[in-house]
Amino acid sequence: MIALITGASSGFGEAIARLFVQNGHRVILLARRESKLKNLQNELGIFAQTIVCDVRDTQSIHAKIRTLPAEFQSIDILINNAGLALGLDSADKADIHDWETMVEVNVLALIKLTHLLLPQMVAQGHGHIINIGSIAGTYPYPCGNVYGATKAFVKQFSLNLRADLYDKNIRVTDIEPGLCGGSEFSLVRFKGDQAKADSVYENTQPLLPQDIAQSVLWVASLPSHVNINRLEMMPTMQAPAALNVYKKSK
Ligand code: NDP
Ligand code: 8X3
Repeated sequence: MIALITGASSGFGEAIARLFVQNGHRVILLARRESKLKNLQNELGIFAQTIVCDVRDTQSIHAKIRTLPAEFQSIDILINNAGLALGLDSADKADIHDWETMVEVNVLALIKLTHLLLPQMVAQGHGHIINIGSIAGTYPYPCGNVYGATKAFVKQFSLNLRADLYDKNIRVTDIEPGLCGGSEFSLVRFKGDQAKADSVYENTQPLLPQDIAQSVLWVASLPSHVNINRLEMMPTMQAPAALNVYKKSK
């Protein structure tokens, strides 16, 4: 199988790429940071190709896919993993540009890349779109505002894709992880503040990128008549929060 993995320069994407190659698949690694992609490509050898690109630039991605060696052209699996949270501020204090960037990357880029690759999957008679959503798309939390909303979009888009594709032998899965360490997610969210990023995982045992990679490989490796629609996963020490009631002070 050939898998196009967006956001392959770190975290989940990097772990997914390694595990897919270990299991006999070929991977196309997409992200903006060339040196990170090239290091991973060197490690994975002939089983990997790279597309150095902003995931929002669908036209360039289209052009670059066409320049790949023939044996990487027929993409079987699209793993829409590139994404980010920016800031953790109350809606009234959040930066509108952060909101726009999250919508552009987590929503717009994801639907445009899906739209670009779907016709080829339909023509070849099989395919699998694996979206990386989040528990934030189901459970609201304070200051999760637009990030959670983008992941709710990813969840519903995945389910609606199922409605259009169930008779075309194309599978669609939304993987919805909870707290996961070992990636740059919190460093990006807190804009390079390493101490703040580290504090998110302090005294916890979060999921790891390898755990997410195992789930992605599992849903992709099931017999083709089996579709996992949604896979929600959390570390054992995390649970959906209780409802909060604000009590005014007397
Ligand atoms: P990382 O920050 O480690 O990885 C994000 C990846 O996305 C990087 O490879 C980055 O590459 C890429 N990316 C970001 N913006 C762009 C862009 N404009 N164009 C191309 N690539 C881009 O985080 P994770 O691995 O943790 O996150 C992966 C996905 O998992 C995200 O969608 C995230 O929302 C989701 N998620 C994360 C959870 C967590 O707790 N970590 C839990 C649930 C979901 P580069 O900067 O080189 O372009
Ligand atoms: C990332 C997990 O809980 O920080 O999607 O939103 S969380």
